[in-house]
Amino acid sequence: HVVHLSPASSHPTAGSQGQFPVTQNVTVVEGSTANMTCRVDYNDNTSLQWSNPAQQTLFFGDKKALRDNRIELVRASWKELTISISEVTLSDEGQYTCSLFTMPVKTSKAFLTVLGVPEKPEIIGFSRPAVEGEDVTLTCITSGSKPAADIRWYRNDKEVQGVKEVNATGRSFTVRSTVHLRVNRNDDGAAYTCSVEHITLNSTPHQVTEVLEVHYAPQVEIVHSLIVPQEGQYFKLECVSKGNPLPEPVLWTKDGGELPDVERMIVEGRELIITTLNKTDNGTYRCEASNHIGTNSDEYVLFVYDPNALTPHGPDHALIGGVVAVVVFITLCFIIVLGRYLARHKGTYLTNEAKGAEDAPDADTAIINAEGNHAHAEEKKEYFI
Ligand SMILES: *[C@@H]1O[C@H](CO)[C@@H](O)[C@H](O)[C@H]1NC(C)=O
Ligand SMILES: *[C@@H]1O[C@H](CO)[C@@H](O)[C@H](O)[C@H]1NC(C)=O
Ligand SMILES: CC(=O)N[C@H]1CO[C@H](CO)[C@@H](O)[C@@H]1O
Repeated sequence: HVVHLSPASSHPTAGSQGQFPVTQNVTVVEGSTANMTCRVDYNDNTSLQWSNPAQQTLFFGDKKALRDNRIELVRASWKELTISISEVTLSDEGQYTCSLFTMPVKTSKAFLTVLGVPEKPEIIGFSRPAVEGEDVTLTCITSGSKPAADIRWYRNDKEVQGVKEVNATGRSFTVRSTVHLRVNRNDDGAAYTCSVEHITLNSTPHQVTEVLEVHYAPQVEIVHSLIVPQEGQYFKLECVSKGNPLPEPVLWTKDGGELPDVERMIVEGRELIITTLNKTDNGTYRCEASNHIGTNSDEYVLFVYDPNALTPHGPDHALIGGVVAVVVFITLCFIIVLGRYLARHKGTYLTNEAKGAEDAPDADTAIINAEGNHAHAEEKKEYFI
């Protein structure tokens, strides 16, 4: 236990040549030992005495005056009288007096402060398990602290606010802190820790934890292993059910009745396995889970696809279709290009023929004319493009 010493000392006012006792306030933790020291710097062989808050003399010089085994002499001289009080209790607290028997008597007061260590806290008020929707009050209690201890609450290591109440019980304090909550399924398993902090505990608070148990109705969801179930495939439905108490076993039904008695269908715990899917397996599958709080269910509509209907050599057709499209396109392009080429040449020829033939008296002139009219023909050719 740590002894906290208040460094201040008390000095008497009027001095008769510096002959006065000097003491210090002392603070100790209950159960430990307090040393009370009284010093006189200049002393002409005058006796020193320690007395307790009830004005009983403890030691007069080196002579023990009170029968109390816990009080012992540490040092006695003309300049110092030090006594020790072991196993200090809260009732030892008070003002102790050191007297120097001069004429008149000079005294010095020393206050002994005893700190009370808080007891291990306790959480009360939780009658486990709670049912979802119930109001729960957790109260953490610690007694015996002096000064009053501080209580902090943590929910899964995150601090939450409590309502504190302090009551004096004798010389120490009983401290309570309360948290209220209406529990739901998310509170199931939540850990509430009460942490008691006090100067006597340094930085290691007393802690106690209560783990909430909340009962709630099942929550059911069916999870399936295939997105497109096909005939002949292995298929698994899992009934994912939460709830407290854990709903077990779960009940599987098909189309409102019992599961058909086929070897391909196996129920394993919360799983329904169909080893080889068949078109006859389609229908509505239902998983039901119950506990004493309630019942819940989920449904899954199974449609077994025919693998042949689903993929009728689709990829081949697509490929052929693509090739055909490309071939048709190339052919079309070719035809257009060829068509234009033919049309251009045919037009030029016809123009030349026409011009030459119309205006010329003979064939030779016709040719000459035709060449002369070439520019004109070019214009005509433009027309065809
Ligand atoms: C000693 O403690 C008492 C009581 O707590 C206080 O009134 C007094 O001032 C203290 N004296 C010194 C010197 O600190
Ligand atoms: C589906 O079941 C029927 C009758 O039970 C059976 O005749 C058929 O062969 C099965 N189909 C497959 C793909 O197993
Ligand atoms: C939705 C669906 O396809 N239902 C079919 C399930 O299989 C039976 C016969 O096995 C058909 O009659 C249903 O139409």
